[in-house]
Formats: sequence, structure tokens, C-alpha cells
Amino acid sequence: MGSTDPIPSEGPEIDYLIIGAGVCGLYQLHQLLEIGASVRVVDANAGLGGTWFNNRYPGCRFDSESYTYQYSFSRELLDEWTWKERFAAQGETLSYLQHVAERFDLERHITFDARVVRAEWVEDGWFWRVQLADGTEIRTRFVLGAMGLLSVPTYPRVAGVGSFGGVETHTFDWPEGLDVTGKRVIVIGTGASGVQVITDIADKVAQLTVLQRDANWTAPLGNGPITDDEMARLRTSYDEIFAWCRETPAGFIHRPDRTLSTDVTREERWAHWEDLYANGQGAAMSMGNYRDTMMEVEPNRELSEFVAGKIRERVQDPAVADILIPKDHGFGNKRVAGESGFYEVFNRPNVELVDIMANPIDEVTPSGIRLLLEEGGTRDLEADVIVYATGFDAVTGAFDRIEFVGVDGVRLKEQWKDGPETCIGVQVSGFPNLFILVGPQSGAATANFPRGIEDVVNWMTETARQIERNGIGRFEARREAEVEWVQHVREINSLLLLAHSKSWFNGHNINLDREDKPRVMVYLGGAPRYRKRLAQEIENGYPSFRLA
Ligand code: N01
Repeated sequence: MGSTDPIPSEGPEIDYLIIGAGVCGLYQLHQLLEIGASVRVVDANAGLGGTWFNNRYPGCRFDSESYTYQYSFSRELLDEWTWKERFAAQGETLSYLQHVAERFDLERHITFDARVVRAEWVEDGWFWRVQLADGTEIRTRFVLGAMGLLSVPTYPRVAGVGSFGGVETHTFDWPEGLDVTGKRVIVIGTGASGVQVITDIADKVAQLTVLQRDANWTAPLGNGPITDDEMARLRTSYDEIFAWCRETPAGFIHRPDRTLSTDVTREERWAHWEDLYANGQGAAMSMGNYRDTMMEVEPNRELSEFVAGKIRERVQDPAVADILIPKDHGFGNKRVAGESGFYEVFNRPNVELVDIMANPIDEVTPSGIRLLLEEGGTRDLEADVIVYATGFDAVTGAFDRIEFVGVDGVRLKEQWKDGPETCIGVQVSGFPNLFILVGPQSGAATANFPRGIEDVVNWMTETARQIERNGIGRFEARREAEVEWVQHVREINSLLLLAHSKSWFNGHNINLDREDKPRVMVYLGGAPRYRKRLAQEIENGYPSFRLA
């Protein structure tokens, strides 16, 4: 439907509108088409792929093993796709998603360049009136949110952002054709995106200045090509691989060791960590380690000491190494970034690390960045390119950007002003027929993404089947179930050290207010428990929801 079409005045035109054509939205589209539903996808981007469409910065790749980061629903698809690297780069993943869309003829159901700005519930008719940025209206019985967890980039709140005379970009918005070879570049941020872009460009640029606030733990990614033989072996093992991922807490092939760190000697522990580190098993260091290392302070402190020692070994200048060692959280208490040569970058003569905790940014100037020096005075950093690797208004940002208006005119943003509250991560009371495929307090939010969203999408698809079979017109979360879920998430999250760090998992880094109070953003109870909880709803006739 285009903006010039006459405005229809009747009820819903379609049954399901999915917002977002990324990994999640594409799979949901495929599954709803399979059950014969009337479905449409809208996406603000000019192409499909979500995260993999947007993030085109040099070095962008994922840190899930490629063969676990793909859909499992089609044997033919699994058989015909060949992964080139153990951890595929952005371009390869985007090609994979484009291939999926082409193979299953999905693209004709997607409208691109279509940003949803408003969605209003029509109680008198039980449908949503959805408005796009160009004024187009879509009326749909159900809205399914698949806007992504990390799709709203944030910038430092300092003077001058946007006024730099050279190229100023967020990692999320890397301009087409921007080549930093021979340029003076400033990168702000050393989270997963910063670690990747810094490592990739260090040997190409004339000068690289890295501005770091808190240091972040990283561990060796262990990337490398997948040979034909290896690919053939993987293809014959997919059933086991996916079955295994289904049982691990985060949907990866790594699962916590059943052994406690105290069951072995210090020598054995350190030898084990040496082995993991040397063999590029960084993911296993956080997700496959002794089971108390991510829950108990002392084992975690010792593991942190081990990794800090590795940083000291790899960085020549002890003062620089010290800045790169996190002080405010232990290893794995924020998401660990996979790295391939990150620390060696800081041994290069053309690279400087600046601790902006000690020397904060004063402002972005037309020629670069001005720092306020610890010892007094200022320092002007000159640059051709400034890269903001400063993260996202995570998890709720994409919801806040759309004006969702529910029952009695209540705005979702207003309802969530003190933090999001959801019913099992899939619905919000007062917002009937709005389903969240990926968002706050969902098990999908912390899982190896394709594995996590499969659980929610499969649940949604079965729910849609029941909606159609049983003629359900209104589907709404019960407030008491929502309260119960948030309480459960709070309790289960508190068992992990991860829940106590200042990271996007807890709503801390949104750059809107650095001291923002911790929010229950994600569910850390593990994918198997989450899947079981969703299944209970289906088995028991949706007791947490009111159906009409
Ligand atoms: O963002 P982040 P990201 N002034 O929020 C700093 C996924 N991902 O884009 O720690 C100065 O982690 C901030 O400092 P601090 C993955 O899930 C995956 O890197 O807040 N600095 C931090 O250093 C990841 O967790 C992959 O003190 C400021 C950095 O910017 C998520 O995306 C690759 C600042 C932000 O780190 C987000 O990663 C890339 C300010 N005002 C991303 N504000 C892979 O699969 C923030 N910072 C490998």
C-alpha cells in the first residue's frame, strides 16, 4: 500500500504485521506464511538483515560459531549453505540472510524504507492502526515487534557532537565507501564493536587514538577458515549441534562445566585456562568455565587475575596494559568481546590509548576532540574521522521510538518509564494483540540469537495457529502474570554476577543518563527454562493471558 492510496475506513486489512526484517522478523515471516496467515513485514532500512544490514564497520563479525548462527528449520537450507569462517564476517551473514529470503520467496512480503512511527490500539474493532513515517496507515489485527535489541545507536552527551568538520560516524552507521586508510582516526568506546573496529583499522590508519571510559574484558575469538572437510563433517552433525545448543543456557555450543573451581587445584585451574586461552576458546572461558566462575566472587576474581596477566603479557607498556584491565567488573560480568589481536594494537607506534575516566572529553570540535586533562588544562586531538563505538539505547530503545498507544490511550513509553515490565517477555498488559518477539525480559535477548528467537517465533507461530483455529480476536497479558514474571526475572538474574555490572544488560549504558538505575532488561534464567515456561502457556491454555 502506498501513501497515495485512498485511506481505508474499515477494519483490519491484514492479520499480522511484523516490524523488522532482521534475523527474527524473517523467520517469523516464513513461519506465518507456512501456516497460511495473512502477514506483512515493514522495515525502516532499505534492505533486509537488521543488525547485519546496518553494522558495516570494518571488522564487524559475530562471535557465535557460524554453524550455530543459522536457522535450523530447513534441512535443504542447511545442506546447501557453506560457511567460510568459524565466525563469519558481516558480509557473509548478510549474504546468508539474503539467500534465505530468496530461497523461500520472502522479500515480496516485505516493505522497505517503511519506518513505523505510531501504533494505536482500536478497542472498538480489536485491531491496531499503524502509521509509517511517510503517513501510510496499515490496519492489522496483530503487531509483532522484531525491531532488534541493539538498533538505536547512542552518542556521548558532550558538546559539539555533530559539529566535527571531518567524517563523524557511529559504528552502526558506517558510511558506504568510507576508507580510513592513511587517515587520523579517533575511536570512542572499547565494547565489542570498538574492539573489532580498532583491531581491523589499526594497521591501515596514519594515527589511531582510542578513547576508553571503562575497560572491557575480551578473550581470544579463535577465528579461522572452515575447510571443505570440516564443513562436510558439520553438515552431518547438525542434529547433534542444534540438540546440544538447545540444552545450553545461552544457546551456544558452550555450556558451564559441572565442576566447581574448588574441585580442582589452582595449578589445574590455571593450566585449564592456559589451554582455553592459547587455543582461542574465548567463548568457553565465559560460557564453558567452572560453573561457579560466573556466580561467585572469589572464583571470578581468580579468573579475572588470570586474564589480566594475559593482557600484561601482550601489551608492552605496563601503564597501557593497566588501563586496558577492567577495574569495575570481573571477567564475564559484562558480555565478553571476542578479539583477534586487539591487545597487540596498543604496541603499535601509530596507536594511542587515552583513559577518558581520568581525562574526560570536554567537547567535539570542528577539528577533533578536546580533552580535559587530569593534571589541568586541555589537549586537542586532531582527526579526519571520529568513530563512535559507544553502543545502543539497548532493548527498549526501539520500542520507545515508536509511539505505542494501548487501551485507554496509555503510552507504552509512559508505562515503562521506571523500567520495562512484560509478561514472559512476549506481551505487555494494556497492549492487546501486540506481541514482542525480541525485547525486554525475553529469553531470546541473551541467547545466541538465532537459537533464542526460534523459541519465541515457534511459540508465536503455534499461538497464531490457535488464534486462527479458535477465532480469538483479543489476546492480552494479565497484569498479575506480568508482575509475577518480572519478580521471577529479578530473582533468577540476581544469581549471576552479570546482573550486577553496569552494562546494557542492565540498562546502564544508554548515554541518556549514565547513573540510570538498573533495569530488568534481560532474562538470565537460560534458554531451556524460558522455552519450558513458554510451552507451559500453550499446554495449559494460556493462563497468563486473557483471550476473547
Ligand atoms: O556497545 P557497548 P558495543 N563516552 O555498549 C563506551 C553486540 N555486538 O556496540 O563501558 C565515552 O558494549 C562504553 O564505555 P563504558 C554485543 O551484544 C556483538 O560495543 O560504558 N565512552 C563502552 O566501552 C555487545 O555487547 C558483536 O564505560 C562511552 C562502549 O562505548 C553489543 O553489541 C560485535 C560513552 C560501548 O560498548 C554492544 O556492543 C559488536 C561515552 N559517553 C557488538 N558511552 C559480536 O558478535 C559509551 N561509551 C562480536
